[in-house]
Amino acid sequence: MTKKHIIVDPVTRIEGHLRIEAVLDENNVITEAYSAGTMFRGIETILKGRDPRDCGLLTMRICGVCTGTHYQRSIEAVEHAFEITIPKNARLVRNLIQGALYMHDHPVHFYNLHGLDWVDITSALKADPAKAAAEALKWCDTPYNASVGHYRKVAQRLTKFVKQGRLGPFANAYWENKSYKLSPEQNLVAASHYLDCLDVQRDIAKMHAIFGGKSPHPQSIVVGGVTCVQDIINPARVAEFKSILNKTLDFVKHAYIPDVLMAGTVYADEALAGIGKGVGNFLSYGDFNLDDLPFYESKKLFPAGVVYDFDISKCYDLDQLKITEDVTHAWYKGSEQLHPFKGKTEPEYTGYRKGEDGFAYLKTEGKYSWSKTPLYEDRVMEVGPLARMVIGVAKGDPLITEYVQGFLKRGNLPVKVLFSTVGRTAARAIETVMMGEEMLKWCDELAANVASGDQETWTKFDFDRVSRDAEGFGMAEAPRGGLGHWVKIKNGQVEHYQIVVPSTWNSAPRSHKGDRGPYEEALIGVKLSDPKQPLEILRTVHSFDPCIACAIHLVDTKGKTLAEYKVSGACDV
Ligand code: NFE
Ligand code: MG
Repeated sequence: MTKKHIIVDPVTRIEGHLRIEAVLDENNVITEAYSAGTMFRGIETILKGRDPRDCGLLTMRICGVCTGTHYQRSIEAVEHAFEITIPKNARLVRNLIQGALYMHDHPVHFYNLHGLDWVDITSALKADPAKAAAEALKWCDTPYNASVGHYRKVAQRLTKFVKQGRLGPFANAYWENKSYKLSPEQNLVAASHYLDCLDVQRDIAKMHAIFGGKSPHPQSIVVGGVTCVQDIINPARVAEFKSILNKTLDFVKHAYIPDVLMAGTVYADEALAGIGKGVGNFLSYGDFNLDDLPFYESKKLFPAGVVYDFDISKCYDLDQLKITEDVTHAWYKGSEQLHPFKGKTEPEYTGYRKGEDGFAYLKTEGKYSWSKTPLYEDRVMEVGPLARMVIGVAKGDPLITEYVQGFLKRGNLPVKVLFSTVGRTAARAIETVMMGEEMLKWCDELAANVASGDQETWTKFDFDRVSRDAEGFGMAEAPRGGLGHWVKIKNGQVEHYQIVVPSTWNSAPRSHKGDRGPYEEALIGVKLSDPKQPLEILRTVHSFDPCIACAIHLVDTKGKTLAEYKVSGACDV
């Protein structure tokens, strides 16, 4: 029996640096998989000794993708420590800024990052534009930008690209791989929306900046509320936000959702077989406060909860005290499982082993990633859109259940398809349309509240008094899943800061019990059509929308070089 050991490093079309190693059996089915964050950097440590009011601005530099999320979580952690409840206008504006991030991230992920795992651009060149227009009509009564003339132009544009040998964003993919299953016309429909999405995302960035001040890193959120007072009280700014949101929703409803249905139907066999289903434990911290109670008490658009072993008949309450981070297989000292209030970040890099073939391999018996292993009740957990939809359904949340069931009904699909790579990708699309619809209501709520005479945007507090000795956490949902910031404050300064990030949950290496992390488990049983083209590995891992820049945030405080290493080629078999 010949076993193949594949290295994919770096995984591209993600944020940050990720390496996947997989062992294949004689049928090219993955029997073992390892996920390693290969970059380390620093934020948590440099927060020590800082003014807690600055933490938001510093932590948002963790990432250029989910930016405002770290900003907001950090400010909420400090507000929790100081026992501050923000005014209604601030809550609505924060929901809108964070919602704009979802509206940006999810379509961009589907088309511009994950899309080429499903869509073969070279096949689109063979499409008949008239048939493509008919195909688009199968999935939506009023498809986005779908005339025969438009498809002809897109096909000509792509052909020109290819003839000039300037493939740009379409270079270096595994074109013509056997696991591309869409027809040439379906490929043209999706490729056309790939290009449309580039325009749509530019406008969404403007929407993000209306209340955020700028994008990707907003600047209008402060401990106690928000500073964008002039934008809140000006009805034209709220109307501008709503107008871009409506345009975005048009794209989401008439391109994104239909394309996910189209791809989901073509790949329905895989979804029904549970390919890529992962660990089956789901966690959501809950997010988008719908009333003006403190965040840990308020009703949420996405409810908090825990589901184990794919069992949606039970949903458990979330208890943040049950969260730990394990470093048994991560490049940090020791093998403890510590709650974030006690968490440590002491690097211990142990390097790679040299294989008989001369390649460097992860030392998977020991430490092999800069990502820690977050655990809930000692179990590895998946977080993100699929977790939010599964927990919503398991909890009987009427809105989430309606959106999930509505999507499944349109594709004539049973609920179990959600537990797969395809399902993870579909869950993200489902929550995007739901988010957009809710944001429209928040725009109206904000305008009505201001019109009623409430212009309050900030809650006053006595910093010297509240910052003497305090601790708090901000726990809510980033686009990629549950994000928590934990802070301890002494005499006006940060004494301790820990962040547990969505992509840390999902990209985790094995736990101290030997349980695989979510990416690792999702890869088990995935069959590669060609081991020299690990397209199916990319597709599975991309369905989580990795952000490894977020997942790893540590620095050696003395500035020493801890290790130097080279990243090997894109695929070494
Ligand atoms: Ni850097 Fe992030 C999100 C956070 S990490 S993108 O969403 O927090 O998973
Ligand atoms: Mg951390």
